[in-house]
Amino acid sequence: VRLTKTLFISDLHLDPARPEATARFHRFLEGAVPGADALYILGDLFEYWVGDDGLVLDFPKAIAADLSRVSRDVPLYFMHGNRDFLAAGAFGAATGAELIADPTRVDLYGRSTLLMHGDTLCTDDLAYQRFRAQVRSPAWQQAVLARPLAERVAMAKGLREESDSAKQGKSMEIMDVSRDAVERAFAESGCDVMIHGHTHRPGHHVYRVEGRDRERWVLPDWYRGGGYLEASPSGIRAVEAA
Ligand code: LP5
Ligand code: MN
Repeated sequence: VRLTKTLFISDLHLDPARPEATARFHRFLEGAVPGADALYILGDLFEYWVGDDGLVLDFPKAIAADLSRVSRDVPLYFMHGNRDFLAAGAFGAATGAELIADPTRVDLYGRSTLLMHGDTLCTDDLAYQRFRAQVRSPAWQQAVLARPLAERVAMAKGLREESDSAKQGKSMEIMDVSRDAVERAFAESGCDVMIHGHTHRPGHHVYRVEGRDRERWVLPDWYRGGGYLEASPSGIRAVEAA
């Protein structure tokens, strides 16, 4: 059965250290996803992704197998987050997900919608944007992917610590999206709706840009609770994870 709904999730930060989040994810895949028109994962599905050769490890392998079962019946799309930007072709093949660019425009039951992870909107966080430019450069990625898997896992853990200590010195405003960046994204894309994650500040915001009301929906993270957005012909609603 088709239920005429499209689902969006992000920021699950799945990790073997947090089995409750993985359990919620499984309940979501079994409860909410069957029959959906599509499932979009808008980044940070994993706590970190060190390269597709990590698929030999039990945890990523099991999550990929779960997703491949989903994608047999429901079209599955995956966008990079700031934790799993190294997911590539082998991840797509193992999960059946189509990797989509950040940003991507989709028609959501007649409403033009801009999908993003959300980190590119945090333009006041200059230290992060410099870091991002470096780790998204093909040269950096090639050099890093040439290192042994175990070394990359250690690097990812080191970067996580660096990130957590860097964030101590940043204000909440700096780590949120900037209004300018949001308005620019609406104006440049012409979209009426935007859906993103990353900030872990779930919400629904309305902006007036170039004479039209636009809606920005922010997805929740799954560290403690979690949830998803459900779009249907009658609009978008936020649903808590079971
Ligand atoms: O992720 P989160 O929520 O903590 O904070 C983000 C920004 N931080 C990041 C960094 C990631 O957390 C690090 C993990 C990436 C894993 C990828 C693995 C692949 C690479 C491993 C090799 C294969 O994205 C944070 C933002 C915050 O969101 C809010 O938007 O503020 O930005 C930062 O903290 C960046 C710092 O400001 C600057 C970067 C310091 C790094 C210094 C490098 C030192 C080298 C360490 C040795 C390995
Ligand atoms: Mn993120």
